[in-house]
Amino acid sequence: MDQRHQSHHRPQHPNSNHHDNHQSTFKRDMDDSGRGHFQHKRFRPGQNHHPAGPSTPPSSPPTQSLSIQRQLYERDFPLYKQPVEVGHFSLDSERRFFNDARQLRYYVEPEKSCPNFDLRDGYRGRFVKRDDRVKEKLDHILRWILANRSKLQSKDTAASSSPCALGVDIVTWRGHLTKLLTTPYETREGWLLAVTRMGGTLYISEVETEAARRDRENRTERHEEMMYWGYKFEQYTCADDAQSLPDPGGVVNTNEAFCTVVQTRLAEHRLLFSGEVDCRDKDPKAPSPPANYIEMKTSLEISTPKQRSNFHRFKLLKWWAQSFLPGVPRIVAGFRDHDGVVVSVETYHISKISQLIKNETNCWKPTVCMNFCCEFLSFVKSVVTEDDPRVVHLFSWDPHRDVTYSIHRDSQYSFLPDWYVREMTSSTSRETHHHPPQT
Ligand code: 0WD
Ligand code: CA
Repeated sequence: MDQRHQSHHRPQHPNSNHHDNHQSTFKRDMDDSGRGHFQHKRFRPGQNHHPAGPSTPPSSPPTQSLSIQRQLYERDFPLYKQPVEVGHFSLDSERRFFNDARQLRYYVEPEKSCPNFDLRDGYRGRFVKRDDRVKEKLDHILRWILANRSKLQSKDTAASSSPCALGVDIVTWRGHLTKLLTTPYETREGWLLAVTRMGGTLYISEVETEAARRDRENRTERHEEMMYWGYKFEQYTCADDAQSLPDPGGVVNTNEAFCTVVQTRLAEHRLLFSGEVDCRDKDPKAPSPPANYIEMKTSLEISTPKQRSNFHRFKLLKWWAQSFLPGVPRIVAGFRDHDGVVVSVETYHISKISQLIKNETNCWKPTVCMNFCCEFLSFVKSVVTEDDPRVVHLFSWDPHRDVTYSIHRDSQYSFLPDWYVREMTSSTSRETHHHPPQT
């Protein structure tokens, strides 16, 4: 079931934006090897992309920045294949990795439409918060890949002569892709994405921006508490197994997580990514994952037309992007008052969100989100051609700017751990060259 709406339509004026090149901070070439001087060329959405396989040197130097102007991305919806779950994993209360579904929970519909859940309950005494100063980068996904390589390779690379050992072009977190999808509409928060090519696959891992670090270190007590409310709502509505009931008297521990790993394709980009899943439909006859998964959200209750409009224009964009990517079909939203009491619960079907926002002026468009993400990935492929786990291309974006990048070798930005590089390189060479194991 491909969502196939591909077009060959070109944007009308791909370079019609003549604003200045605001790259000064990222213009410096940080490549210690002395390669890669910046050209003042823009990557044009819709133009032919350089094939970026390791054996194909680009015929011309890659362009140095990517425009985020929305009108460049207003074409037909790109091909986005139905995401397929290829695996899952769990993180326990101490953030330990398990290659199984032990943390998957089951949705239990609230008894009343106005449930009066008190989201503040337990914040003081029954809350264990994950240490968000610890940056895990892609580690959990990499662990999953090592434990499940046979599943990935048997599908694709075993038969084909693909130079790419994993059979995918991109490995990342779903959350990073969500940020890319929403970039054309984002006016507040920029991002930094570190990219490394190894074995033909591009690994994309977020780097915390200075602004995000400041925000994290300076959160108010009120904000800290409100971050807890979303997890508490999950506790009111999710049970540990299909037969039991939620336990609102228990401890909320945000180290615990269940993550799905999905494979899909966006135009020519084969993607493998993981995302945290809140719970599943408890009906045993429910469809197979990810179609039985449910995303839980909380939001301030809507009482004015202005609030409704803002909810459609800003919050539904983020909600849609996050769930659309892994093929999670439903969101259950708890609307709360200022005191953290849930006053109503509503279900949103992802496939109906674009209808819901149709009458909103100045609203976002799914096609712009997907086309931008696709062009960004093409841009990355054309730029990151050196296959080396020690090299990071740091892609940087600030609101109202173009996307730019800098190059770093053996730096603080390197993120593929030795245990992963070692394991992947030893077995890749074995498989590529068909060497029998040495005795
Ligand atoms: O270290 C890092 N910089 C990151 C780690 C950044 C982003 C994610 N992660 C990891 C964590 O291991 C986490 O288990 O991401 C996992 C979730 O990944 P995702 O699904 O790709 O992230 P996203 O879609 O942004 O968030 C999904 C849920 C959130 O729910 P809501 O309803 O608020 O969207 O994952 C939680 C949060 O509950 N979450 C996180 N959990 C741990 N670490 C993080 C985070 N950094 N960000 C969101
Ligand atoms: Ca959630």
